[in-house]
Amino acid sequence: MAKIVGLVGKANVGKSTFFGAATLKPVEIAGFPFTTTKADRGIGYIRAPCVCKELGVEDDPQNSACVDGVRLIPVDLIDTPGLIPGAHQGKGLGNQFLDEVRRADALIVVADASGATDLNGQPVDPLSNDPIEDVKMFEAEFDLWLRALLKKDWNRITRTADSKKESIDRHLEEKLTGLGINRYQILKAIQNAEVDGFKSARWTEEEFNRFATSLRKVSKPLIVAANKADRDGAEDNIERMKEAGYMVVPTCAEAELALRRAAEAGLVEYTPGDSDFTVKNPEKLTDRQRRALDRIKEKVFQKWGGTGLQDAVNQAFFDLLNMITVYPVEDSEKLSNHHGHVLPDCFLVPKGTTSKQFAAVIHTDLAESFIYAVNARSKRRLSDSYILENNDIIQIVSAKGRR
Ligand SMILES: Nc1nc2c(ncn2[C@@H]2O[C@H](COP(=O)(O)OP(=O)(O)O)[C@@H](O)[C@H]2O)c(=O)[nH]1
Ligand SMILES: [Mg+2]
Repeated sequence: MAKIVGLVGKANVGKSTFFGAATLKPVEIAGFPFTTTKADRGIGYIRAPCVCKELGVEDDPQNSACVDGVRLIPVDLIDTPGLIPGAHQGKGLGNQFLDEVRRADALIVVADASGATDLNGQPVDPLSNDPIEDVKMFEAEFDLWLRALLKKDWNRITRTADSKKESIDRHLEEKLTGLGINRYQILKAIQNAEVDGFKSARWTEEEFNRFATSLRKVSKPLIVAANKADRDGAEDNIERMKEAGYMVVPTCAEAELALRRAAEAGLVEYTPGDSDFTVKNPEKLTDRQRRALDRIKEKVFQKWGGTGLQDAVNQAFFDLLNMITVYPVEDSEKLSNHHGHVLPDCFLVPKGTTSKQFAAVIHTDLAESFIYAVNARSKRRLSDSYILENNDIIQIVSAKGRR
């Protein structure tokens, strides 16, 4: 199933700006069919070097796009309502928030690196709020909510497991599927929390809490988008957030949105994730536009080497969710599908995916009648248990074929 990344955080940090920018179709792929469909759920893009360059072929992408050797692969993103302290008790849009978050496989916690909003999302003097607290508030609210959820029928579940001398994981599985949490993740959380799954009925409050926190970390891993990095003083905050142990990407969502719009209007040349942009026709710009673009150059590109938005999305999928890119082809000689489209598709799959599992991602029929796979680079045959590598180009040979 396609993975989903959620944007979370308190109000006024720039979540919607981030979401709006990330889901605005890059201008280079205007004809590309995928676009945002709902207000809070949209298609963003992963940026990865396309294998067409290495192979020296002209590709003809179908499920993704290729811009000068850069593959843009669609991915699912969701925006969520602002979180406020007390959300786990239903404060603000707490319930709605947590309802959205359960659909996400990984999270980008957007924080205000400029420290100019308090925990309730109200504007305050720059640098007066500590953005580390933005992240801690999210973690605390999620943990409290998850604990309350686990506590419901905890006694019954643990007693059942205990009486059968079984580990808690299989008894929690059903309860947690609705949160997008699977058995493997429950086991991992038990391991990380260093608690005994067979003795859940006798866990102390402290052990229970540790388990809940581990479960959050395993099932909803997060990175921090230290947003508003263009504002003065953000650098120190960003350093401190890194020192606190978070995976942090400095971002400027506002600049990314401005650039994608400027690109759409034909004013600049810019592909999301580029470390620079060029003004196409300086004489066409109004004074205001010129000043805005100059400011973005100085405060964002010269300082940070880009808006960081694409890095944040990439890291969420590649580093948190451990995805790799794989290119399926039907003809390993021509590197094409049966319509002749060269390197038509690029899929994101979790590391550890086998060639047979990959066949199922393409089409269930293909997995059912799987015979073998072919590495299109080496033309070597691969068994059903071959573990895919990043940028593999794979042909699946099946008894039925696809046509
Ligand atoms: N300086 C600066 N302002 C930003 C940035 N991103 C968003 N903002 C501003 O922050 C405010 C809140 O943004 P919004 O996306 O609505 O926040 P949300 O409540 O978290 O969804 C708006 O005025 C944005 O223009 C940024 O990167 N830099
Ligand atoms: Mg918003």
